[in-house]
Amino acid sequence: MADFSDLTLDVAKLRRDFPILDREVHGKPLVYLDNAATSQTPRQVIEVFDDYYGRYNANIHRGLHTLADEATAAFEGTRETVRAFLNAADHREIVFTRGTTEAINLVANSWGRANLKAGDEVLISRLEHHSNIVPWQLLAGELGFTIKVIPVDERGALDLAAYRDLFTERTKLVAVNHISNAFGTVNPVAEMARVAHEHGARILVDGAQAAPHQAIDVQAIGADFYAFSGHKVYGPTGVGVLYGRAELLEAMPPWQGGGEMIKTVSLEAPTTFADIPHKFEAGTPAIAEVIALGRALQWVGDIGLPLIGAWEARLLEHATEGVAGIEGLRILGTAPEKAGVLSFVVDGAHSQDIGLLIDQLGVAIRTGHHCAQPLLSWFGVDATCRASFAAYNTPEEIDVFIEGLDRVVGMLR
Ligand code: C6P
Repeated sequence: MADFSDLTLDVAKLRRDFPILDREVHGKPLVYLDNAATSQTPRQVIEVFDDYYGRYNANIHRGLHTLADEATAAFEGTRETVRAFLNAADHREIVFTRGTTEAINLVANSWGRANLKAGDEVLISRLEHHSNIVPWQLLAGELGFTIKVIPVDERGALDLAAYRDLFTERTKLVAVNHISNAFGTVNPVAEMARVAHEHGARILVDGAQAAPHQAIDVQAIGADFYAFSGHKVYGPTGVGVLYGRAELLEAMPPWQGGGEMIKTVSLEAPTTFADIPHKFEAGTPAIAEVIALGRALQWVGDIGLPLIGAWEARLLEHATEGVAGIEGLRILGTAPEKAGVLSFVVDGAHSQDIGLLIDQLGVAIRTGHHCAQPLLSWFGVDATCRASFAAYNTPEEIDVFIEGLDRVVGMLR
């Protein structure tokens, strides 16, 4: 049993922030272990919606009235909160998007269209989520560049020697996740950025699974672009962030046109565009969601990501030890650097059936391909069960999960 005693996380107190954790599912207390899909939301974040719609709902940047001023100040204040969260050099480097997926599509359609051409090469890894594969495939289909794949070893760790060998003078971009959603592998993105820059390439880091689990420093990583989603870091859905280095964003063309992103519009002369980041934020944004994201990042900051990460690592250790006793269970993803994700298959039991039956015991896990089909098919499976951990999970919940899994697997065989 993993020892949690040296960690100062007051998990009982922290759990009181999450009303949803009190609910029952099929008459059993909810054990929520699907945090990599979406994390639960503390009441401090939920309250932002009440406060915003109850007191200062207004469109931002446009009005001169008090409500518009208050909404604009809260929205733009969040940009500074996100800047600090990522340790970006400048708040103008923070672009609000609908999520990680939209952030990557923004880079593909703006930076990609301006900088990639036939004969160029983009490196992605076999660990990628579909969000960091399909935008590049769509663009490659149009522009004719080549996508090359960084291989993984049998543990699901990236092969760094192979990564270095993939570079040629035609390599323009590396697009890689910081932490794999399907296996939990933590990638050495700072080292990967160094190698990319040595070859004159840019690097985009998909941080969807990293932002909730470890402190992010985009400058220390050397990321040119970094993306994450609000709903995986205790915030709401519908909002995410693209960090881009100012000089890159400044040189990039807009990708969506509309209000908010212009300086002047004329029917007789070319339209001129707003400065960054507004050039990339066409139309009315998800105002309440952005403000709520800021509150979520404050909540995370109050606890501290190093402590959250350490707690989750202990939960992972506890769960990994626990499932070892289940006959025929095979863990996929055993890289030495791993975050709080436990992905597994069980001989003679379909992942889907395990997921459905364990839900009857109140335990929520995810089953399927986790939007990482190239990775799973490389490992010869089309689905796994995935338990993923958050700050509010407890060792006792892991025990319920393991006992339940044991029972369910027994029923299915
Ligand atoms: N992964 C999971 O269960 P969006 O949907 O835009 O918020 O995030 C997309 C995304 C991009 N990259 C990585 C590494 C991700 O894990 C995800 C979302 C969820 O694993 C839903 S498929």
